[in-house]
Amino acid sequence: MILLPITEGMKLDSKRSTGGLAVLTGISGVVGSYVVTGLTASFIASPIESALARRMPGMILTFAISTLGNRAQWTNLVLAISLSVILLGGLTIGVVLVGMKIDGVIAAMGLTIIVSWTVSYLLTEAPVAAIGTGLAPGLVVILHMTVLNDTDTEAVSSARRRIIKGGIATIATGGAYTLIPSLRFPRDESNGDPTSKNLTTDNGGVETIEQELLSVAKKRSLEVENLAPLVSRDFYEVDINAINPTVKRRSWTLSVTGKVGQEKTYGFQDISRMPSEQRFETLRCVGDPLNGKKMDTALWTTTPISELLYQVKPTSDCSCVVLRAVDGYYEEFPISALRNGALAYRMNGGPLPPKHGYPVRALIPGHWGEISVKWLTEIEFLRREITGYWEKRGWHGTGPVTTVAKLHVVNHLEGNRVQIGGHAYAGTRGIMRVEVSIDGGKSWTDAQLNEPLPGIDVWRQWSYTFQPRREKHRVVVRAVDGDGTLQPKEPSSAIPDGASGWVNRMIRR
Ligand SMILES: Nc1nc2c(c(=O)[nH]1)N[C@H]1C(S)=C(S)[C@@H](COP(=O)(O)O)O[C@H]1N2
Ligand SMILES: [Mo]
Repeated sequence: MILLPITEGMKLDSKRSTGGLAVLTGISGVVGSYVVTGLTASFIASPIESALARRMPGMILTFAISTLGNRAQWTNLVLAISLSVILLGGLTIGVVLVGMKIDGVIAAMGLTIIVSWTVSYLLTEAPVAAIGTGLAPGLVVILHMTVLNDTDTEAVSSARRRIIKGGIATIATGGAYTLIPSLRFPRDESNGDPTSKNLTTDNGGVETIEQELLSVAKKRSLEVENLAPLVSRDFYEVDINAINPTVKRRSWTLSVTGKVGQEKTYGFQDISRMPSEQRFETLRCVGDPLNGKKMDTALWTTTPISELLYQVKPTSDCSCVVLRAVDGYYEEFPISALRNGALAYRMNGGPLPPKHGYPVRALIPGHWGEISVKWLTEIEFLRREITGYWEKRGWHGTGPVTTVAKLHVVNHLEGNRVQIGGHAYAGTRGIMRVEVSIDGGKSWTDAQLNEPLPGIDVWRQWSYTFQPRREKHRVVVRAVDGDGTLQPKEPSSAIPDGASGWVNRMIRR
């Protein structure tokens, strides 16, 4: 029986009831943890998920990324949650049996709480957040053994009742936590971190400069309905983990190590007090499909990496460097790319958001987004080349971006005119021209471009309006980069070198 009568011998006397209690305690432990932490690093499944992300064999991950895209990490998360349920459930069964032997229900509950809390704490290193993981299974154990004591003799209906009662117990536990919002941890570290406030005083006028630049970007945007602005409202996100690491500004450090004249470690204030530089910069993921949307632009407040290089004096035998991060992510690339890189700690007029690498991320102009490492902790100058996270998994994403012109907007205007538009990007080469064909590539006309944003690595908006003469038009778009090079026509898939080719689309009148 799953529900143990206190008055009798009180033991778990059937296999099925033991299994049921295990499932319920396991689930309630994970739910309890989630309710307190949300999807943060303190959530019990988080370290398991990140271990999975680090160890996932290349072939499986590449397959998952190309078929599932961003959802690949969510399969890891589901797996991690299941493992957490099994772990907690399995442990509590043993613990309940021991507790019953020692001293009965209260001991069983107490031990359950202690063991679940300990497991959660050991995994997440978050003692307070682990309270959620401990209390919920404890409550389930006591509810099972007392309040929901089963006296029904009819096996089938009692089994069903047990499941219903167990479910209610679990939901009630979750609900109880939810009603105590003070238990919840701030999900947005940059809002909850007190050290994130006193920045502007140190950096005199940073916010004013940011606001001026953002209004420049607004003025230079083309007025085309539905066209995403020059500074993205919803910046894409690509992470190896479904759950972002939580990093505090106070304890964050950046070490510069390896083949350097002098190794050095910097705190957040060391970085943010160096001369700052505001940059508009576009990022595009090497996994972005040809006409995809993993390409965005922001205004970043940064410390140029050259400031640090000047201090540490790197000497590398392979002219290569690796950037490492809190989440176990790392990417290796040539030092030449690092030289005009920057350490970004503010984005679009506010602190760098947690999902974009709080408190500090790298920004490497002109290259695929993957080497712009978020939650940056170490810059190591190497003796010999190593293979980065994505390159181990079959991608070639450490080099410069390809040229692309996207077609995202089709507006039907008055007078039967059709307006089309999008963004074009060629990294540090810049965009000189975007050409449009409405006859499948036979003839070409220049599109209108926005006045470029200041910056060495920014996209441009384009738009073109025409009067359709047929029912359907095969529209093709192509970009010419700042060197005068026309982008290659042949389409290629994102993996391994990044998608390229001319975007085309059938447009109806
Ligand atoms: N630490 C860390 N840095 C990272 C990643 C990551 O998973 N972990 N993803 C990389 C990839 S593949 C890209 S395209 C960019 C995306 O940056 P965003 O999420 O801010 O858009 O971050 C890069 N930096
Ligand atoms: Mo990426």
